[in-house]
Amino acid sequence: MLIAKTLQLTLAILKPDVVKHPYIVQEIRELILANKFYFVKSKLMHLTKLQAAEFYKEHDGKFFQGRLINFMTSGPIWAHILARENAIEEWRAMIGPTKVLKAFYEAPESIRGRHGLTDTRNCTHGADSEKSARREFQLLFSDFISDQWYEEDEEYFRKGLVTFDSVTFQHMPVKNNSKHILR
Ligand code: FUP
Repeated sequence: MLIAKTLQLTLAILKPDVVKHPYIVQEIRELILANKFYFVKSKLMHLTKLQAAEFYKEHDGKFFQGRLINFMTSGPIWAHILARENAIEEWRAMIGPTKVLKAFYEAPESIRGRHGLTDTRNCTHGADSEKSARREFQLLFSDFISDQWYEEDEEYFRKGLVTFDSVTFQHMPVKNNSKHILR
């Protein structure tokens, strides 16, 4: 019998360059669903400069820092907490390389390969480790407690006992045994 492994959570962002093109948002969301991710949390938000600077703190002082912060605060973003087996690596593989030319030539089918404009305006973000993901959840979804999610909800997601709400763009665990809806 195949036993599904524990799901991993990751933080995904659709950046302002993508959010201003609804058809690209739709394409990326469909790709995420087709790759068997669950949307645990979804939020449309507009980062402040302080939030963006804190989010990209590791890039303090780099030549592109000002440009990056201006871009990330130039319009709304979609922030998502995604769940899947091996979610961090799988989502980063879908995103593709940071540098747009590398993405274009080496991973033309990746999101950045298809839609990236520059090294800064590169469509999407994906946490690079579990530690970064937890830090990023706290910054963008301060009410989300991942330990609690693992305790109370992970099993429902792992077993596919979820329903999908296309308005909030979130999967919800179905805890009432009489009505399990499988995606
Ligand atoms: P990634 O994890 O692929 O997003 O890459 P990094 O953490 O190295 O970079 C974070 C963000 O900084 C990138 F998404 C875009 C921005 N950046 C630039 O604007 N120019 C660069 O040369 C490198 C990164």
